[in-house]
Amino acid sequence: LLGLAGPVRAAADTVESTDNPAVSDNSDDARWDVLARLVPGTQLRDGIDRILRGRTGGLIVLGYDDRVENICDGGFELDIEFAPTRLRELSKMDGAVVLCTDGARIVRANVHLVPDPALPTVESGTRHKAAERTAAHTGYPVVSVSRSTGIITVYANGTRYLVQESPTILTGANQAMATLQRYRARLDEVTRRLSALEIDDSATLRDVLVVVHCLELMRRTAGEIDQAVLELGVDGRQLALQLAELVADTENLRRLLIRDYLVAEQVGAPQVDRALARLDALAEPDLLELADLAPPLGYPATIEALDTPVDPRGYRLLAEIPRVPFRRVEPLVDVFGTLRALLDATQTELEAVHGISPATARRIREGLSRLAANGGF
Ligand code: 3AT
Ligand code: 3AT
Ligand code: MN
Repeated sequence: LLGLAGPVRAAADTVESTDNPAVSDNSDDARWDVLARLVPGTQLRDGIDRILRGRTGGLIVLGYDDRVENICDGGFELDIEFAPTRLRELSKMDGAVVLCTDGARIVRANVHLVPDPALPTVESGTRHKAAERTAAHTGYPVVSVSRSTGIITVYANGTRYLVQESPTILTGANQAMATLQRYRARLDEVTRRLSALEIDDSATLRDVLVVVHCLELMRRTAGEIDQAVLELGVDGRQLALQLAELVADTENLRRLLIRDYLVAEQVGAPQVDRALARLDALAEPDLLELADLAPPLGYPATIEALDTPVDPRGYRLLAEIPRVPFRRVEPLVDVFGTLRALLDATQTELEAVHGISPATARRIREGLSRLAANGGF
């Protein structure tokens, strides 16, 4: 998640402009390519909803070429522009409706599909058997709308996807959202705590990993919601806004934590990306022990290591100082090395850093003093 494409990904990463090393799951992408064609808000979905309400059932082939033509028996050759109402009317007849490959036209209707009967199928009804075999035979997705159960199924990629109705998806997504809200509250709490400990020079690896763990939990949950947002199409707008708000700064926070704590000579984008990829590769976060999160940061996965005192470089807290652009933060950390050294630096010492103007140095000095006084922002 964020193996996410969409609103969440767009909201992420304002600090650094490196490409997000989102691990793309091919099977997920293939699934999405299919489902995207019939999310709410699309003409096709509108037509399918009409078929559902009409209770006629339907069988729709989403592509037309010679291979499809060869298994079409009878029916009418139409070649008319696609319209939801037309799809519904034509589905009152027996047989299948065939759309051209981009879905913009209805090519045939009332077609009896005769795919290779040797192709395996797990279905028992003739409509669903024909749908599954036609998808396998032609390589095009095939949608079936069951007359008896109202279930919408898409056969594609050698598997079948259930197309759930928005209220069903929303129920699950709202539960995930409630969970995400709890994680968010916890994240804010443990992050504040870490700031105070950093300033007090008493943070341990455990305090850092508690924040990392919380971020991982949020990321996975946000991933589930993001998936729902995709499948909800126009019905998911509200959910997308809520999600974007809750995860707004979390991707930055992950990167900043890694830049602060990764055991490495350099903590540029490649090192950060590698650490993030290692975090991504971990098992389900709710099954994780805190120590399991240590290796991506360069520490051993032992209980003892959790008590290691740690010294942040200072990226995260400096990034929070108002009106100091992040590109000014980097040279400062390069020179001073740790938050501790930065907190101890005078304005003159800060000004001596290349690229830091007196005004910026003053803002940073004031920001750091405010931090020290308040134990965080
Ligand atoms: P009706 O007049 O509607 O009864 P029809 O010729 O219009 O007959 P349908 O396409 O409506 O036929 O199909 C009705 C059912 O007939 C659906 C399926 O359970 C059964 N059926 C159709 N073709 C076959 C087949 N090749 N083998 C077994 N059952 C079939
Ligand atoms: P329902 O869940 O009842 O809608 P089913 O898989 O049980 O689907 P049926 O045998 O009841 O399927 O057939 C329902 C209709 O499906 C009948 C016919 O209009 C269409 N159908 C079935 N087989 C084919 C086929 N090979 N090509 C085109 N249309 C078909
Ligand atoms: Mn049936």
